[in-house]
Amino acid sequence: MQAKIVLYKKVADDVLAMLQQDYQVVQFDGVDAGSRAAFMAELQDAVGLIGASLKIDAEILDHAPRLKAISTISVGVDQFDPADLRRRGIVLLNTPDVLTETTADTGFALILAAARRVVEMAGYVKQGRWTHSIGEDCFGTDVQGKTLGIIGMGRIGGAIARRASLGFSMRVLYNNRSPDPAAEAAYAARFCPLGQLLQNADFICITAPLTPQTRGMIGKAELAQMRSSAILVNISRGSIVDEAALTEALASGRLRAAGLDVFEREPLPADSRLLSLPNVVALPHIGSATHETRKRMALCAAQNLLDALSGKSTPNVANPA
Ligand code: 8YV
Repeated sequence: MQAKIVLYKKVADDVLAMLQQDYQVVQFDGVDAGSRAAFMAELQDAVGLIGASLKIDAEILDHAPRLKAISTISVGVDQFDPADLRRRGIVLLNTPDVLTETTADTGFALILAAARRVVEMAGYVKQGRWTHSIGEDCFGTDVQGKTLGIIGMGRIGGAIARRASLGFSMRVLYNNRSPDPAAEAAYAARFCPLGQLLQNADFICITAPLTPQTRGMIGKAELAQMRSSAILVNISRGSIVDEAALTEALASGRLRAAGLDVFEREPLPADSRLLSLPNVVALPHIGSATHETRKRMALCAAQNLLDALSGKSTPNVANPA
């Protein structure tokens, strides 16, 4: 009898075949209130779990007494309690590196789209409002040569810094748990206390992971420190920002614009006030969402799980002892 893996996100056939070589695989194309009981029932004798976009809480784990490894098809691990998993003897694996460049591209797409009002101006043309040569009311703001403040100089933050410094001649400030000499040498990035970064940046890009320390770190006070001409971009997690305070700052003109790929609640409710603001570019969490990268992530996550279950070492352990 083959040991069991539960898969809770749809993956390509070749990725599924990798898992099925040595394991019985029970698949769920996402888990919701209607399938949660069946999902937990299947976990009773599962040794491995792989998927994404579901909070793996204590109730689920209490239904998985034989679980040895969880492999998330994501770099973010805020859907888990890594320390609790370690206490339960469950190793947590994630997919850093494979999505770094694609997610950084999304971040820079938002910087450019918000600065040059791309979505708003595309609507202007599509709505037939382009009836004469444009004037100042259609102008955006420059990106090249401006100052970018990066909150979280990890893999994705570093890739954003490279684009900014080498591609757009931007001055790069950053705030991080610790200084990053490599980024400072390669991109002339300068470490700043958060307040100094917020006060001096034309663009602020959030790439820090969501942790108990970063939850709510950009609140009303932090927004008030930003220049009124500043643009905030968030490609990490919505809960790092006080979304109500951000909405108020954008609506009142105390902040020029925002480019957001993540939100406190996802999907973002269609009646969210953010969607009524012309100075907001809102995307449906497409950070890593290209065919190529999502395939690489699924392959990486499957290999992570197989390695962990067979006792092989893997560099992608997100809850090391
Ligand atoms: C997606 C992400 O949420 O990797 C992450 O942490 O936020 C995104 O890549 C993830 O791929 C789940 O679909």
